[in-house]
Amino acid sequence: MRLNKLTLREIHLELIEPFQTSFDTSKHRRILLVEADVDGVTGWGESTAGEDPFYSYETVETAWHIIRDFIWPVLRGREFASSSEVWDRLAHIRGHHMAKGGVETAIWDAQAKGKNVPLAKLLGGVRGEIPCGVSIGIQPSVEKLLGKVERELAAGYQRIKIKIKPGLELEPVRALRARFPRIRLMVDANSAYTLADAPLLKQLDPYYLVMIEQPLGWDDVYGHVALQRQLETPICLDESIRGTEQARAAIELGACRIINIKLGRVGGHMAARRLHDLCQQNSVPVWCGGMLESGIGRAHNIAMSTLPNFSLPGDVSASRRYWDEDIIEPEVEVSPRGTIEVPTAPGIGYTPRIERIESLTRRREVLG
Ligand code: OSB
Ligand code: MG
Repeated sequence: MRLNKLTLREIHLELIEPFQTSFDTSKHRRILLVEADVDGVTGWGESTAGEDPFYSYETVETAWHIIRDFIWPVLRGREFASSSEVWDRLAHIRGHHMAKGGVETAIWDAQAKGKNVPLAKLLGGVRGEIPCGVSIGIQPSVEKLLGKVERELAAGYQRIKIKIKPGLELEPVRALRARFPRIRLMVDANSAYTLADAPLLKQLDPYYLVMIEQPLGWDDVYGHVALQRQLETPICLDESIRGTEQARAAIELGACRIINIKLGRVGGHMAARRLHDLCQQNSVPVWCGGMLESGIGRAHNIAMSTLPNFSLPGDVSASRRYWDEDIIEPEVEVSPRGTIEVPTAPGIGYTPRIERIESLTRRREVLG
């Protein structure tokens, strides 16, 4: 297979409502879409780089620059036996996984379409449907939070994750547990705490959370070792795990018991597969994280979530929780049992709505 052309587009999409984390409030999404022409077949990918360098150092601007000036010159016109070779070809470019992931996932979609198979099959997926959870941003009041959780549970979602930050953790968790004693509940701090907060985080132990996600610094594997020693609640790492190297350290040292895998953070399907396999060999369950993706990134998340060690519900939920109108057809829907049926059409299995994408496009560049 040969990569003939890449088309980069920046689209702007409004979230239905603001999404607040410990580090930011997001409402206006700038999303970098990648369209790859592989042997005349079109594949689609999404770089999950954000508007600001707050979750990771990457932004839409850095991803665009790295793709145009470094990734494209390496991949243009090259022959590949499979998309699984792309990641290793890019190994000399350090970091910038969201830039790499946008391109690599688009090439996988094209390869699957060329072979006329669903992407999930090509990746080695084993599931016909995936279990879904939701990630709920920090709410203006506990009452609002309770109402929101109630609605998501009524919709069928199997696991509730709430965002927390210092001062806004004990009260919401207490209130949720009082109202919903039996649900699968977890919290995500996005690095808002320090090791000095260990006694505070320890107070969450009685609420039997499924896990606490990324309590400490984004690059602080060792801090999480010290914290996990003090907590009953399993720690799940998100930001700290960019690939198998940090994962090996985290697992061996006891920094976490669960790992969240995001295609952008790790650099695409091949890197995700390697991380998945390492976790599986070490009996560490994984789940698929989300980055407020459009339908294209969401479709890739669904395909990845069919791998066998994705044994916990992820943050992959219905299009309508984010957008008035998504950019794919059909939109991603969740069953009353809280599952997404994995599409059986070739590639990502959802059709990008080109006219809608063009009308949302603010910037476009063709490489090829
Ligand atoms: O930490 O998982 C995270 C959104 C943006 C940045 C980081 C995170 C998140 C989410 C949202 O939790 C998950 C989603 O619904 O896409
Ligand atoms: Mg997270």
